[in-house]
Amino acid sequence: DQVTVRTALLSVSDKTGIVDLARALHQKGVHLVSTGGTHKALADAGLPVTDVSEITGFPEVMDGRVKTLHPGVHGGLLAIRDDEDHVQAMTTHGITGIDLAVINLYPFEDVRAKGGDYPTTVENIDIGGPAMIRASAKNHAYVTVITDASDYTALLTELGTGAATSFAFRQKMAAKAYARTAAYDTAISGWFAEVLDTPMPLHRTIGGVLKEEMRYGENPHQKAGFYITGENRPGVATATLLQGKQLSYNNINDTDAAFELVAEFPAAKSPAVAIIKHANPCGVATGSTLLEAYERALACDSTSAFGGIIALNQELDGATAEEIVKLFTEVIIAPSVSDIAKTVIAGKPNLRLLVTGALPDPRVPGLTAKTVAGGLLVQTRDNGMVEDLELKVVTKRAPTAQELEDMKFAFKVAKHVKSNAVVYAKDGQTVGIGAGQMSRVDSARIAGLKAEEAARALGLPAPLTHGSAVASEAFLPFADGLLSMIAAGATAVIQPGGSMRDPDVIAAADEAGVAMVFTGMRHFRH
Ligand code: 93A
Repeated sequence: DQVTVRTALLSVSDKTGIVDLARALHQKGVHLVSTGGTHKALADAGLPVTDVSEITGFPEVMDGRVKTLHPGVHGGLLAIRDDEDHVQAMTTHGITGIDLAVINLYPFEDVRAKGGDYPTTVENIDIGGPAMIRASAKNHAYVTVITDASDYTALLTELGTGAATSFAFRQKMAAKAYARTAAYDTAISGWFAEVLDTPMPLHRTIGGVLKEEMRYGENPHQKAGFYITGENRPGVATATLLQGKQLSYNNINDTDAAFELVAEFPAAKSPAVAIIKHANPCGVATGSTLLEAYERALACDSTSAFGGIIALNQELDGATAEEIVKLFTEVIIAPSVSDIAKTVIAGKPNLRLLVTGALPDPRVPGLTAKTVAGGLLVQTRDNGMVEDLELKVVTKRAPTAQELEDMKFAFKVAKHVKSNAVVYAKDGQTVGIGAGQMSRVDSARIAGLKAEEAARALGLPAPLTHGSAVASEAFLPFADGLLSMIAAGATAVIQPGGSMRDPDVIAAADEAGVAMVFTGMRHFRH
């Protein structure tokens, strides 16, 4: 199954490492063929190289839009070497077999990420490159295709002292080649979705490019990889790891939940901190300083915060870092980190520190996806914001200004809590969170119990839920949930409304003198 490489076609946009590779190929007696820019790079390095125009008998035309799209190239890539008719066609038309194609594409993804203008972005859609990659990969029985500069070393290792590749190698590279062209077209499709301002058109392709393989998935017996979609959103996928070992599958999931939650709180308004465990917040708070916000977030459920993920809506400062390192934490994610904070965190080498450069905009549309057996469920991101909703007071008593603030805060957090979600909040601090229960009344009770525990831990005479506002991310189907909230001491309730039994729930609120508002928007999160 060994095939000797006699002729190689090199056509690369990213010219990193190409001269060294070409030199090594030349030393093995391989005939080099190349397109304009690549040809120049190799010729400048003193290597003998044939211009592709000599093979096609046709000049590169239309600003390079047509340079390799020619039977002279594609015949050379696609010919079945031991098929009489194919060999005959090569002879008749003067086609030379091409045994190795080294191609990397016009940098469409980079141009898109850098926000290139429309004509520049369109011009960076490579046509000839993907055509050659797909042709070579189809004919992997005879042709080797390299689409990633990081595979040059593997190619040279494969060639060894000779100039031949094995079927297994060609097959592996062919598989990689189709992943590359698929990802390329996915990026183009995603760009069109952005341009058309329709994040979820039915024709859009969903996909990503493998960024890294993890040691394991959600559990040690599962394999896992992290794919990036090219979406222009500051967050865990594009963050820089300043210190600590590679993030695990669960770390990435939790860190994303933490940062998306804290991004709901604009840095210009006040510092905010979210602490996450198993993708649910165990404390979220604002404060007059970042340190205060952290201490208040931690106070909500300091037991659960152990081994958690901390997200900050602004630069991590030294004072906050000093406090954070007192507790075992897995990951910190922030838009930036001060030099003093970096030094403080460096004292805990296992603590991962991620910087994103900015906060994501919670209102920006985008997609979320989850798998089901045999399928992928895709939807637009939940970018609903309580500030944008028309809140309707449904009780006799209207909420006070303070209650209204607390209600909005609680509802914002509830959007990021697994359903059924019940969140108690007071003065910009969560004081009890109930997550992921199958019945809403259980979530309400658990949140109340957690608040009692927190009060005991803090040595307070009464749970902080007394006089708090409470949010439910979906409507209260019965009055029982509300009664549990009232028992915990909540004086104001925010929920979407829309239950058949809304009148019962409103009556129960009125009877207790509780203020209640309907948002008209649900925030299920499963
Ligand atoms: O504009 S193209 O789609 N038309 C082509 O015929 C073609 N052939 C190769 N782009 C084409 N390429 C691409 O040119 C390759 O994929 C590679 O990215 C680039 C290399 O051009 P140069 O060698 O001139 O720098």
